[in-house]
Amino acid sequence: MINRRKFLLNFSSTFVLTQLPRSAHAKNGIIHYKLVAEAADHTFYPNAQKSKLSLYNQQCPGPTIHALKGDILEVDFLNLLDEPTTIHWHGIRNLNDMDGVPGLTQKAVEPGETYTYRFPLRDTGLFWYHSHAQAWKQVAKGLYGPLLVRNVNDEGHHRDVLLVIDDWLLDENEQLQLDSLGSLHDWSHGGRHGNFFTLNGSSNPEIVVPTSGQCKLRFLSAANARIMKFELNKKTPMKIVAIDGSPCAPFIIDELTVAPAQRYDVIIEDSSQLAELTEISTGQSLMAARFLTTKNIQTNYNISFSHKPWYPPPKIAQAKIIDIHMQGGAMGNLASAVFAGESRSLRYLAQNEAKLWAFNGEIGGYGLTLADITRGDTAILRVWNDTRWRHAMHLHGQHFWVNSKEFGEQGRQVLRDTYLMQPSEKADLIFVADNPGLWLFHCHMLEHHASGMGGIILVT
Ligand SMILES: [Cu+2]
Repeated sequence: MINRRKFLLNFSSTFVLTQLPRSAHAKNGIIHYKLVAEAADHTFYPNAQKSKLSLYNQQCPGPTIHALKGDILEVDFLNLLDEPTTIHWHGIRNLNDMDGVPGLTQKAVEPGETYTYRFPLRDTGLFWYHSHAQAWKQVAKGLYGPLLVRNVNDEGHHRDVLLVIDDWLLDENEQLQLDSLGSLHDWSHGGRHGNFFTLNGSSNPEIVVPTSGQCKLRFLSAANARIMKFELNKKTPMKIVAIDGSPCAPFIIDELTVAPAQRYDVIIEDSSQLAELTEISTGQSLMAARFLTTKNIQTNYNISFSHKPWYPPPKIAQAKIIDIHMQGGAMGNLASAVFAGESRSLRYLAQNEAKLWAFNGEIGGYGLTLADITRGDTAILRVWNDTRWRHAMHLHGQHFWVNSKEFGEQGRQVLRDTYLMQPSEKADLIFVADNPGLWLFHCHMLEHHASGMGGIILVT
């Protein structure tokens, strides 16, 4: 087994006002990082007891990977956990064999083994990386981190404030409630919800922002299942300028809902007005962070940002339509489903296989091919959430256009990689299938995915 100390480099864990324009390790456009997954202690607030987590490089969240668009990211990964794992690069239009889905795109990285991920970064924006092996357990223990890709001419990044949010389930000694992992009740309802909220790995931290002028808050949710909602001060307007990494036509909101795995960049017009961030999804106001201004940042700066998404919506006249009927879960209408080639009652599947959700009458898994698309064709995933639950539907390997109802009933065309669907909602997820490979389409409520809500989109 490789010694961790030899393997590990030191990383800056700067979460506020990201300063690293480019890693010192960048050479010939190749940006190099090392990640080690291992058991690690972490304290969630000053003088707290040490919580036993699983982390990358002993950091919570894992180190922020900084790169420029066009770079090739090379990550030497070492698994020092006592179980297999992989890393998925969420939101990246990746090479299929670098996508990090064990049993589908690669063999799992066994304890003590190394694996090198190496792939080009085609888009700017906020992405993230996380375990994709028993993710419902490993992500809950802390195996995730941010990946920030900038343009070389991005002058305003010193006003970026990264806010990585998470929802932990802890006992009274601040240890993970491991007994609750795998609870069928959670899996059949809204997933495993926590009782302890953190921002950048801390409970109610102080976040440094510029003294005045604009700043950009960059939200990323690493929660397993909880859909969170935020308010600034008493409803200070927030201008959304990027969704899941991609720039968008700006629009103003006063409450920001962030589903698991989603990202939002939000511009605040006057950072001197920032006082507190509160989480309001439960109907109670929970303090998430307090803001502190810093004198080191030039004032009255206007951040320039693109209004243009990475690429425009495709023409859909010739699109291939793929119907995906989502069923199952508690209080649902699914009586039976096909699993391993046999039709079984949902009761049997729940009790014997921990399977609870189906696509088109079949329990999902890596053996369920939802679509076989010719490379270059335009595809529409016509998804019907015929369940009583919300689901954050994520497509690997490409982004999709959707007439989103997340910002109001009137709908808004957005490009994203994870879409929060309401119960009974029908949505078309539209994309050009230009990335060959086996791509997972699944719910990012990680317990839902584990219990059947995932299938394969094959692009050949
Ligand atoms: Cu779900």
